Amino acid sequence: MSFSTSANAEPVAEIDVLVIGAGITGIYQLYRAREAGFSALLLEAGGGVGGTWYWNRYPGARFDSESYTYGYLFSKELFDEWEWREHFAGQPETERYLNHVVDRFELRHHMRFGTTVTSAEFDEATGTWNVVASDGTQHRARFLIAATGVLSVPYFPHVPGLAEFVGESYHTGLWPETPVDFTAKRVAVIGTGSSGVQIVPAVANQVASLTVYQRTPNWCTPLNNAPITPGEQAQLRADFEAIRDVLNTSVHGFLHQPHDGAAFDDSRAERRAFFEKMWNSPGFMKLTSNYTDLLFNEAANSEWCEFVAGKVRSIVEDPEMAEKLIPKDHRFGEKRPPFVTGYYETFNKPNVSIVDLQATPIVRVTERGIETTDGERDFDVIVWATGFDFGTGALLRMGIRGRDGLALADHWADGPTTFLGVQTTKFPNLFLPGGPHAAAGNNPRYNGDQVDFVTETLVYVRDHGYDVIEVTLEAEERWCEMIERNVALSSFTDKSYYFGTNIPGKPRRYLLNSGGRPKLFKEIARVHETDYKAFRLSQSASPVSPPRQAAAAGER
Ligand code: NA7
Repeated sequence: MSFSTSANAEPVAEIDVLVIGAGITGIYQLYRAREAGFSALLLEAGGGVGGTWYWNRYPGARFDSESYTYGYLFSKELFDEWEWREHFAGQPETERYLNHVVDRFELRHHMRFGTTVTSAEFDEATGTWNVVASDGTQHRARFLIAATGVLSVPYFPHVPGLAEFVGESYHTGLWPETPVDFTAKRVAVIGTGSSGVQIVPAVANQVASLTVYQRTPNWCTPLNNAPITPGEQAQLRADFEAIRDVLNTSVHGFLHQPHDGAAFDDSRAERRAFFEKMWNSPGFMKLTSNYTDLLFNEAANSEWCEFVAGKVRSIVEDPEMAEKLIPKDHRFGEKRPPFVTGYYETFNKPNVSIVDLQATPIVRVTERGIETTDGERDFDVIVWATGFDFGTGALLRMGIRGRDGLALADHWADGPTTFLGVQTTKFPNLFLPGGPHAAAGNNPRYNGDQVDFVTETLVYVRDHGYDVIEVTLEAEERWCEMIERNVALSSFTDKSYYFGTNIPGKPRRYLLNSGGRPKLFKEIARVHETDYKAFRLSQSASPVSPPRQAAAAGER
C-alpha cells in the first residue's frame, strides 16, 4: 500500500482492491484477491469478523444449512482441521470458525473493524474509487467490492413510541456483544420469522414470562439438528472431494438428493409415510428433497400443509393456541420457511403466551411496554425480530456514486439492475458479490461462485492492460429480463421479503436469482467464451499506477 495526499491534505491509502464487509463473502473475497496478487484491504462496520454471524448473536441463532456445506471449500486442510460440532452449528461456533479462517490465512492484518463506509465515489479521470470511512480514513481503490450482505440492515417497524420504552430493547440483527440476561424478566418478542422462532425456545426457560407478538405464523418444521459423531467426522474428511464436487455444482448448493417422484404417484398412505420422513429429515430437505411437484401442485402443497398443521395440533396442547400458530394465508414455500428446535413445544409452557396482531394490532410502544387494541402489557425486555431491508439495504446506505456523480440509490430507485448480481452499469470497477440477484439456495455456495468470478475478472482486467471494467447495458438487461422471466418459476410470492415487500415504500422487485445457479454458470461460461464481451474494458485517462502486465491496452 502506498500513501499520497489528497486536496484537503488527509492521507489517502491507495489499494488495488477494497472489500467492504467481513462476512462469509467478504472474507473469501479478501482471501482470493490477495492470493491473486492484489493489494487488498477490508473495511468492516462491526467490531469483529462474521457479518451476519457477528450481528445476529441472539440466543438460538443457528445455521439451517448443514455446517460443512455452509463453510468454505477452497482448502482441504481447512476442511480437515475444523471439526464442526453439530450438523447445524450455532452462532458462537460459526463466529469462531470465521475467526479461525481469518487467522489461519493471515487476513486479519488486512482488515479494519468498527469502520463504516460513509461515501464511495468513482473518479472518472483515474478510474478509481474514493472511499471515506466513519473513522475519517480515506482510501483510493482500483476495484471496490461491496460484500455487504443481504440481511445486514435490520428493520424496525414504524410503531409510534418506539423510543419511549425505558426497558431493554434489542433487534435480533443488531445483538450486543455483551450477553443479554433474560433471567426472571418479562420479555416480548415481536416477529415470528426465522429469527423470532429461534429466539423464543432459546430464552423461554430463563424468563419470568414470554409474550410472542405474531402478525403471521409461518410453516415451521423441525431442523432435526444433531451432534456430528466421530464416525461422521471421519466420513466427512474422507469424502471431501466428492462433497466439494456436489456442493460446487448442485442447483441449490446443498448435499441433499432430490426426490424422483411427484406427490400423486404415491398412494395416500405412501404420501403420509413420505411426509413423515420429510418431517424427520434435516433442515432444507423438506424443500430440496420433497415431492418434485410439492411447490407448484396446489393439491400436493395443501396436503403437506395439512400434514404440518396436524403436527402443530399434536404438539401444542391448547387447541386455540395451536390454531393461531398454523398459517392460513400462504402455502408452504411462498415464504422462506423457518426450521425450528422445540418452537411449538414452547407454547405449552405456562409462562408463554401469544398475541395475535391480526386480531389486536399494536397501537404504540409505551414507556413500560406494548399497547395493542386490547390493552397494554408491561415488559422488561422487548426483542424486535422484525427482519431486514433485504438485498439492497446496505448498498444504498453507503453513499455510493458512479459515473457523473450518479447515486446508486437513484440508479436503483425502481429496484436493482445487475449482471450476474456482480456489476451494475454506470458503476465501473464496483462489484457486488452476495448482493441482490445473487443467491437462490445455500448462500455461501452462490456467493462463492460470484467471488471466484469477480476475482478472475480482476485478473483478466489486469493481465490485459486495462484498469476500468463496466458491464454493458445489453448484458445487464439480458440478466434482468432473465430474473423477471423466471420469477414465475419461483415458489416465492410477494408475501416474501425476497420481493422487498416487507419494507414500506420499497419497490417490489425480485431480489434473488430466479434462474438459479445453472443460469449463473451458463452466463459465466458465456463471458469466457466471448472473451468478456459483456463488459466494456478501457484504460483510464490518468492511471494512478501503470497496469502491471500491459498487453492490449485501449478502449473496446
Ligand atoms: P423475517 O423473516 O422478515 O421475519 C420478520 C418477522 O417480523 C415476521 O414475522 C413479520 O411478520 C414480523 N413483522 C415485521 N413487521 C412487523 C410489524 N410492523 N408488526 C409486527 N410484526 C412485524 O426476518 P427474520 O429476521 O426472522 O429472518 C430473516 C432471515 O434471516 C431468514 O429468512 C433467514 O434467512 C435468516 P409478517 O410475516 O410480515 O406478517
